[in-house]
Amino acid sequence: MTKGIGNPVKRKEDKRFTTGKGKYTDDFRNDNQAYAAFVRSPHAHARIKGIDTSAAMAMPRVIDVLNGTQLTGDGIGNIICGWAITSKDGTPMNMGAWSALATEKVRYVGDAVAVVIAETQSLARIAAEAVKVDYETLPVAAHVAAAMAKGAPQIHDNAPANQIYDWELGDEAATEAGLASAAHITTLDITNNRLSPNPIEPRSALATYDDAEEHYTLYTTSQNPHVARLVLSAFYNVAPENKLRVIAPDVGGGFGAKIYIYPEEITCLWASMKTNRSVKWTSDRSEAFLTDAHGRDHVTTAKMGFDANGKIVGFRVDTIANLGAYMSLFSSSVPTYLYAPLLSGQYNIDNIYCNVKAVYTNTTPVDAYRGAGRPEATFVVERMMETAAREMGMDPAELRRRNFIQSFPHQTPVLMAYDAGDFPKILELAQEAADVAGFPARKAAAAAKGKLRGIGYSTFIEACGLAPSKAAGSLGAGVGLWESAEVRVNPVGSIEVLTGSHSHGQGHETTFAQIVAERFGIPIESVSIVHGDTDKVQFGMGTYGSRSGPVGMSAVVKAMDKVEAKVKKIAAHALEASEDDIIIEGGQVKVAGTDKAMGWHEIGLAAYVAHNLPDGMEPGLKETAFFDPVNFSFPSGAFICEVEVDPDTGTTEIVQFVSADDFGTIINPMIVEGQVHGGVTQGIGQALLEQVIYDDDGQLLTGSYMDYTMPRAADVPFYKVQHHVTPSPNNPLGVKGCGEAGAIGAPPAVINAITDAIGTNDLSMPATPQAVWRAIQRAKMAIAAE
Ligand code: MCN
Repeated sequence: MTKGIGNPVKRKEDKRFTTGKGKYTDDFRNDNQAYAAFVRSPHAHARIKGIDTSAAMAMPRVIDVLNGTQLTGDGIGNIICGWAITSKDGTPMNMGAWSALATEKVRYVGDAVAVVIAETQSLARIAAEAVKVDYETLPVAAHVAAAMAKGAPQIHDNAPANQIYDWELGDEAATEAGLASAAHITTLDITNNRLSPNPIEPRSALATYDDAEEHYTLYTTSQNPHVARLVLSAFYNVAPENKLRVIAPDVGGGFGAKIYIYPEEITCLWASMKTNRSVKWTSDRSEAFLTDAHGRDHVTTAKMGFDANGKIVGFRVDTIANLGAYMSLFSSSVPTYLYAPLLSGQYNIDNIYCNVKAVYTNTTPVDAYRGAGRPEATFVVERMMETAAREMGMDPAELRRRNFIQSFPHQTPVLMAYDAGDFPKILELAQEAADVAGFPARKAAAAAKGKLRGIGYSTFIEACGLAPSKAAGSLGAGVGLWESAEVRVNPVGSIEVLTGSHSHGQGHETTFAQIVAERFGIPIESVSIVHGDTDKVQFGMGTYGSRSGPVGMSAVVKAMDKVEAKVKKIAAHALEASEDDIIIEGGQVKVAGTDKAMGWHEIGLAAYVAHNLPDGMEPGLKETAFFDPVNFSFPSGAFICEVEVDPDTGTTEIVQFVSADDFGTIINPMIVEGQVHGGVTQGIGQALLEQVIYDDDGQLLTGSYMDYTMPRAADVPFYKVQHHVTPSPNNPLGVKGCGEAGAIGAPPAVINAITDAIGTNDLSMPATPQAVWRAIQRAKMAIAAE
């Protein structure tokens, strides 16, 4: 059985993952391996007056203690942000210098100042404690309000008032005119809470310098090893690209946090050359909370105007985005081009304007986290729709329906050209599955037992499949966002696919094999997927932005097209038929309408034995392709969440969560459902539980799982997942990405449900029991005061 497209094939990779046989970065070790421990700043903002390494150097089995002056002295470049944003006044963004080891100043708690290399991990850590750094502490701006206040401490000299950029999209005058004409305006202040990504496997790096070959090898927890190699070579001057091999082996989750090239990998590579040892660093959970790029952290004021029929006539969004102490690799694009172009949601809106001010604070850098910009946009749009419906006394589903885009393609006023979708149908599917008609009875039953029951919607769209290279380039991206693939048919007919996509939990070894098995009619067991190694795969842009389906698989399809063309030529020649009559079916290459056929394995053999190939044909059977999408893909969905709130404690129970999604053609429904479960759970985590909190001194108060609450099984319901398919017209399989949709759509559905239950909109995320209880009390006091 081929187990091709549409088949819920069990994941090939799970055997090794579930039996402890996965090979993660920390599982690799070399004979001459040493360990790195970083000396990190305990202060959020301070000047480095001196570093005394003598006590640490004197400790047994300490190999070296290295600092930022040595690192920059060796020509290691500053860490870059790869997406240039231009402010509305035409000035470029203010990118502050970020050295892998700080030299003059530290700017957040956890900023690396020096590194100890020792024979064991524990000795390295003990010696790191013995490094004495003389700090002159400076005033701290830990939150955007403090960073933007008059006289705020200056975090980077080249960023006056700590502003990175002041950017806009859309037509401000037209939007203001639309709002001025409105019969009703809804205004909301919205906070999108800062999150920590929390992959199960913490970040890790094992760097080896071979002085005989002048060659480096880096095993690392990366979502994009080729991009890592490119940046390490071209910008950080670690080594020329041909002298650096980056391997991202099994990676235990990333959620965005493993896209970036952090100080630790750079330092390990450099230290391996300095010490001539293999240098390994593996983050512990405390370091992960301090140094893995955080996500979200927006403060927004939004205004949405409606005419008398509930049609949106203007939508204005003003957002302040906290990017932390330094600009991480993609950070600048998240609150701009991954955010504002999604503010049209599923709605036909003529006038949208968005202004985003990005600021530095003395906190961990903020970058893409599952959804990256799109959850923030969706939260704003869907909170506005629900709130507006309540204010206008309308059914929230009906208000959405009145504004749905009904025909495609659709050009929004904020850059995006939606290609396909069926929003009313998806909403209908979700409403049926959620038994919306039965909600009043369920609400009454809940009230009878003293509970407040509420229902909340989120009808969302996202843009994934990053990205058409030309469009990305014109908007400031430093790289193209195509993908590559090589399809190698072996002499025995088995197939190896080399892909630039990287799997770190998404099941590519299964789904990529499914499309190949389907195409050539061979068993899925005969197909192997190779990825994550710059010495094996020529180049690739990696995995983020739910791009592996729409972009990575499309490159595989293009390479398979070329293989198929050659197979047909070989078969036509061998079977003495016309190429046009050759079909590939059921593991055979046949002449249509005859009994003439060759087995798939015979074609492979013929290609490599090369005794009977058409004149001039090269032997062998392997083809390469690059796929550059012409547009994003636009997954959409309708989520309906139902909650019961205990008014005495503020505790929320999610009693039902329904999703109806459109991911285009579905390759593996089981994997897609798993992706929805994971994404929705992360969205529920954001809505109910998770928040990174700093005090005013920039100390991280949520630096462990005792303080940062991840969702557990008991916090989430059994999900009801359904699909409606409108294939994407912009890639050969019609696929739309599914990896982020859950995290994008879920938070507003949950908050809309809770605010419906408690009867007040004055509630911010996360809706912890305390936050909900306080919202209930505020609402009671407001009523009493009237
Ligand atoms: N798929 C499918 N049919 C579709 C769309 C996708 O069968 N119509 C399959 C794909 O073939 C792939 C999986 O579903 O096996 C996810 O595909 P896609 O939506 O293209 O997303 P990516 O593979 O590019 O993964 C990235 C995405 C993102 S951006 C984050 S963040 C995220 C996510 O995936 N991080 C994850 N899911 C994750 N899942 C795990 N376990 N771990 C992470 O770190």
